[in-house]
Amino acid sequence: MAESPTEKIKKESRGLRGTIKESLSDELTGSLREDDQSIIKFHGMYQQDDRDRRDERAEKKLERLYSYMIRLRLPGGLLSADQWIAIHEIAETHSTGVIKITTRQTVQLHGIIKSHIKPTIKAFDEVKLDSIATCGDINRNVICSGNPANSSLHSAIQEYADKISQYLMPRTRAYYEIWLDEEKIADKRDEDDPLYQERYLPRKFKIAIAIPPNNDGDVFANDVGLIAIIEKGRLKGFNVAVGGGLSTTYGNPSTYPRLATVIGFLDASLSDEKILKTVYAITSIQRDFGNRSDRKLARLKYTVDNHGIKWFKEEVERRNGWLFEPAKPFLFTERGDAYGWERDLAGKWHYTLFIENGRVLDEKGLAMKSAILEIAKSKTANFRFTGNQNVIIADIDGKDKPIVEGILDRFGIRAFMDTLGLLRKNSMACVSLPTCPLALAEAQRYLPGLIDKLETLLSHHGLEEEQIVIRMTGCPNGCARPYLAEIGLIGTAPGRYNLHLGGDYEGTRLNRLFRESLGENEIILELDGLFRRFRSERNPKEGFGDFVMRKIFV
Ligand code: SRM
Ligand code: SF4
Repeated sequence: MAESPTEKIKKESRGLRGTIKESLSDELTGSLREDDQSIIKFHGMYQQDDRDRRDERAEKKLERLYSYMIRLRLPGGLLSADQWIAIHEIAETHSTGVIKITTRQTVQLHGIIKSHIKPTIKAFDEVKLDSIATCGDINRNVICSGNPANSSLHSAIQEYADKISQYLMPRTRAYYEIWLDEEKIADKRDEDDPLYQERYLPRKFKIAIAIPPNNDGDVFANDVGLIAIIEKGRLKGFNVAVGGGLSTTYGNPSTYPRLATVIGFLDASLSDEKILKTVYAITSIQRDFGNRSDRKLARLKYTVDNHGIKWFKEEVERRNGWLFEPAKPFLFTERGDAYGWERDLAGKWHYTLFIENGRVLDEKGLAMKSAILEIAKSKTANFRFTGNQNVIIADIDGKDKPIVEGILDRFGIRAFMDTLGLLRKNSMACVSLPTCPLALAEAQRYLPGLIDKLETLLSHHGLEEEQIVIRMTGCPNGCARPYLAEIGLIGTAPGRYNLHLGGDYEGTRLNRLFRESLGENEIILELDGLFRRFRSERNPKEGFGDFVMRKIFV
């Protein structure tokens, strides 16, 4: 089969430069040239348009209202107070103002017009932030369990996210040349990229690190999952899992969600060498064997299944020159965030805030964005994002805790946290409309209202104290990982969703399609019946997802 057109664009991009500079200087359009729209993804940005305003613009014979989304590279989701302040100011000056926390522990800003891209990137650079390789066919933002109180080894393990991100960065200086006006280097030998070469990877590539017992980043949804193994308070190493990925395409039965398979254990007690070499080897296998013709079948999960897991493991070992040890036992018991105050073993305090669908803004009488800014300005905390689109106000000294608490109370944040139901606290929705070009149905703008109704239903059945994970996406790409939810709602058309059920609370089992293309009334009716049965037929301590799997599917 012929290579996909994207392969040619990458190959001819002159190290991801394309004609981006020329595109930027064309003042007649808010858009970029077509090929450049693909190349900018490797620089962490997407060309989008406001879909709410398409018809109005078309009627006036105006081009679409183009703008750009920029996504930061933030391994492990860690941010200093100064960096938060900078993001806040950049969002106010250059974007819609909403600071959007993603399901992969980073921040996106939307609505940046073409002439503001460079100033935005420059402002990020001033506080040592960049957006390199957060999109495109390359290794993306490396994520790591967010909660520092989870383990005394949290920061040591989180450092791996940084190291892996650095190790798998592209060599091209294009980002610095185009966005930061770095002088062009005459001798391009420095740019030789033995890993990515000219064509980069066949498709996006994602790595996550989990620290059991918490699986807050859904480690098995990643191309590579590293599960930290801690013995007697020391980091022994990592179990390595490969071939996770969630997306499906309607009408294409060859596509499917897949959980990563654990292939073995690597010792990290003496050095990080084995870990870094192994992720490099896995990336290079995907580079060499991934499908470059059909982008729908190009993720690592298909490479793994096409060649078989045994072949894959042996190929990693062959490239590494050593064998994996047998995988070590581990147990996930949690996936949610520990809301409110927590103290870690070193005595630092952390406050986890619920941010509905990751959108930090001041609205409906709650000035969340202003409150976080004020905390940042007090310079008493760092900020950590979780894989559940939330923020941890982190690393606070005991003496500073009253300062943070005072700000939280002055803005009514703790009172707000007390009003939240458990279903909402376990919910996530993807961005979807109006910016996502692939959206078929609403997600982040619709789920909050649906949860109001479902929480009423749960109370009616006396189930308001149940922890049930609910997730919604506007299409089957799975950006809020709905295939791992106990209740997954996946958009099929405006106002209609496939209802998936039967995932487990810990995120170790995929759910299954229960009913297709339901409207709101049908969703509520189906769940009403299931909640009633759950209430009367469940086993002691059985979760909703486990109940549905046992009673309906098995
Ligand atoms: Fe995603 C494409 C948003 C996490 C699977 N995703 C998109 C795009 C860029 C649409 C596009 O291609 O033009 C969306 C931008 C919307 C917007 O307006 O901002 C988008 N994805 C998101 C975010 C922002 C959702 C959120 O609300 O938090 C998440 C950003 C994560 C990050 O910081 O990097 C996001 N996307 C995910 C995840 C979850 C994860 O990685 O843990 C998945 C499923 C896991 C996986 O990769 O299998 C996911 N996004 C996709 C796919 C399907 C990929 C595939 O294998 O086919 C697409 C479409 C594509 O790549 O062609 C996609
Ligand atoms: Fe867009 Fe679909 Fe991802 Fe939602 S799941 S952000 S609609 S691509």
